[in-house]
Amino acid sequence: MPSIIVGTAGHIDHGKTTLVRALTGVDADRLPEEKRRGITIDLGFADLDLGDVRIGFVDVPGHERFVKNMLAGAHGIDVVALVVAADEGVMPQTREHFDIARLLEVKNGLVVITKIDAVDGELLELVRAEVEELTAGSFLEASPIVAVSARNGAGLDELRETLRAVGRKVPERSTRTITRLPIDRAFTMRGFGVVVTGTLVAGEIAEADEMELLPGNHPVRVRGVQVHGASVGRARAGQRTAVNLAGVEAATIERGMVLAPVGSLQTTQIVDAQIEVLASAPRPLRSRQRVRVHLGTAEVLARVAVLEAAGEIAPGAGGLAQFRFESPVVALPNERFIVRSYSPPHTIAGGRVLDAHAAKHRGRERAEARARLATLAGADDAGRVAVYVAMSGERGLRRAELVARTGWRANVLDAALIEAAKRGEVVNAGGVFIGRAAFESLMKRAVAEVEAHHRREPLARGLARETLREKVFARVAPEVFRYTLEGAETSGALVAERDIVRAASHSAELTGADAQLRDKLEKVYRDAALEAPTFDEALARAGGSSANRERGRKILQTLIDAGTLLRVTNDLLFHRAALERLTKSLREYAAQHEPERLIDVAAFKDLSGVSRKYAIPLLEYFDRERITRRAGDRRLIL
Ligand SMILES: Nc1nc2c(ncn2[C@@H]2O[C@H](COP(=O)(O)OP(=O)(O)OP(=O)(O)O)[C@@H](O)[C@H]2O)c(=O)[nH]1
Ligand SMILES: [Mg+2]
Repeated sequence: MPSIIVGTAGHIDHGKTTLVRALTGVDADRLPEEKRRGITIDLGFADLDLGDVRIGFVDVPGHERFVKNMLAGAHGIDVVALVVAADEGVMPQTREHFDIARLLEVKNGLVVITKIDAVDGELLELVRAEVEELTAGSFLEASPIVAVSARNGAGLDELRETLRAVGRKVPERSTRTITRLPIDRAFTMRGFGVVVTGTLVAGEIAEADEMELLPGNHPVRVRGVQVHGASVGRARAGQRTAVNLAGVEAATIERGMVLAPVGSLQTTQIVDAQIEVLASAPRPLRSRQRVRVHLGTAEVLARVAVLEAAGEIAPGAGGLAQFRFESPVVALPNERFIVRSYSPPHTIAGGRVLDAHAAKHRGRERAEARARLATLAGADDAGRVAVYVAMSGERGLRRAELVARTGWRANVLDAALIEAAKRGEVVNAGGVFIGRAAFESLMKRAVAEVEAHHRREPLARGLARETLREKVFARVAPEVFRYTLEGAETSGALVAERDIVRAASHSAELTGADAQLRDKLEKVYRDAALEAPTFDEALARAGGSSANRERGRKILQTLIDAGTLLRVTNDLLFHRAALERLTKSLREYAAQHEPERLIDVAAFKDLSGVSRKYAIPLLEYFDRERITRRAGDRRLIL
C-alpha cells in the first residue's frame, strides 16, 4: 500500500489540529503546554488508513514564533494541506507557510477551507476567491479546494476522497540517494531505550543496521523500527519512522541531526546554492548577512556570500550564493532549504544546494565559481560528477568522497562515473578520479621534468622515481602517480626502469674516453672485491685525474644506475659480483648451521674476510635486502 506524508500548513487557530483529529481521532497536540494554551507549539503526528493509501500526518504550528518547528516538519512531506479558516481567510502565516511549501518544491497539495459552519455562503465564496488568488500560477493552482467543518462533519467525506486521490498521484520516492533520516524528535522510552523519529527521506532502515548520527559521527545500531506505531522489519523512504537505537544516549541527540549508514556521509560548513528571494522580502539578500538556514530538520546560522556580480539578490529575483555555516550540517546536492532572516526571523528566501562541499570563492574566483555552478545547475549525473572531480584538481576524489559529495547510491555513482569517463572528462587513476585536464597537465609536467633532468645530467640514466614524485606529484595520491607514469609509458614518452624514470628517447651510452674510464672503474671495483676503495682511491687506480673528479663521479653513477655497483652506505660501494659471492657464502654457512641458521659478527668477519669497519655496514645492507634478519646480536640467514 502506498504510504504518503501529508503536512498541514496555515495560520494559527485556523483548525489544522482539529481537522487532523476529525480525520484520525488522534490529538496531535501532545505537550501539556499545547493543551493549556490551546495552540500547537511543536510538530504532532497521526496516521490515517484510507484502505488503499496510508497517510502519515505531520501537524505543524501556525504561530509565527514557531515557524522554525513548522520547517522541521515541512521538509519531508509529499503533500501539503493548506488550511484556511473561512471566518478569517488568508492571513500572514497562510502566506508564509504557502511560500515555504513552494520554495521547498512540495509537488502536491490541496487547500482545506475550515470552519464553514461559522460563515455564510457568501463569505465562503470570498475566501475561496482569496485562496485562488494566492495560489494562482503556483503548484497549488489546479489543486482541489475542499470546504469542511470539523464541528458538524460537513465536507469530511469529500476531504477523505480528495486525500485518497491526491495520495494515489504521489510518485514513489527516488531510490537514487543514500538512506537519510533527518531527526525531528529523540526521547527515551522505558524498556526500549533511545528512540528517534523522523520522515525517512531516502533509502531503508532495518533492524541491526549499523548507522551513525551526524554531525558528530556517533555510531549507533538499529534495535528496532516502527512505522505507524507498529514494529516492522524495515522502514522505507516516505514513511514516518521511529528507530530504536543502541549505542547512544538521548541527551546527545537533537533535532536536526541525520541518521545515515555508517561512513557514508560527511558534514559540511560551506555550501553553494541557487537562491530564490521572495518578492515579499523587505530587502535584497546581501553578502555578509547573517541568516537562519533550515535544511532537513536542522536550523543552522550562516553568513551569506552572494556570488552574483551585483553583490546582492533582489526581492523576487534568483541568483547564486554561498552559505558559510556556523556549525556543521549534512547537505546534499539538490536538497531544498529555506532561508530566514536572523532577527526578527522571517522567511525571506529558499533554494537548492548545488555544491554541498564548496570552497570559499574569493574575488576573481567568483566568476569562475558562477560558471561552474551554472553548469552544475543544468548538468546530468555524469556532467555533475565531472564538475566535482574537476574542482578537486590534481588531488582527485576517491569513491567514498564522491559518495559523500553526491549522496548517490553506488549504482547511480558508478553509472555517472562510467559515462563521464566515456565522455573523456574524468580519468579513473587506479581508484582515484581526476579530471582529464589535471591528468594531462601532470603527465606533461612529468615528461618535462624528466627531460630537464636529461639536459642537466646527460650521463645519468634517468631521474630517480622518488625525485620525480617529490617534484611533480607531491600533492597527489600514490595511485595517480603510478597511473600517470603508466600512461606516459603507454604513450611512449617515458620509460620506467626499476627506481629510475627516463625519456624513451634518452640513452646514457658512454663513448670514447668516458666509456674507457667507466670500464676501468668497474675493473677497479671488481678486483677490489670486498676491499672496497673510496671513490678517490678508485678514481686514482683507474687513472682518472682529480681535475676530472666531477665527471668521474657521474660516470661512477652510471655504474650504480646500471646495477653494476651497489651502494652499501652513502660512500661505500661494492661490485655486484663481490656481494653475490658473499651472499652465496652466507647461504652455504646457513646450510651448515641448520636449523638455527644464525651468524654473529665475528663469524661473519671470518667468512667474508672484512674488517669490523665493513662488517657492520654489510650486515645492515643484508638486513635491508632481506638476506639476513637481526636476531639479538646475531643474524638469522633467511
Ligand atoms: N466553529 C468551528 N471551530 C473550529 C473548527 N475547527 C477548529 N475550530 C476551533 O478553532 C480553534 C483552533 O483550532 P486548532 O485546530 O487548534 O487550530 P490550529 O490551526 O491547529 O492552531 P495552531 O496549531 O495553533 O496553529 C479551536 O478552538 C477549535 O475548536 C470548525 O470546523 N468549526
Ligand atoms: Mg494546531
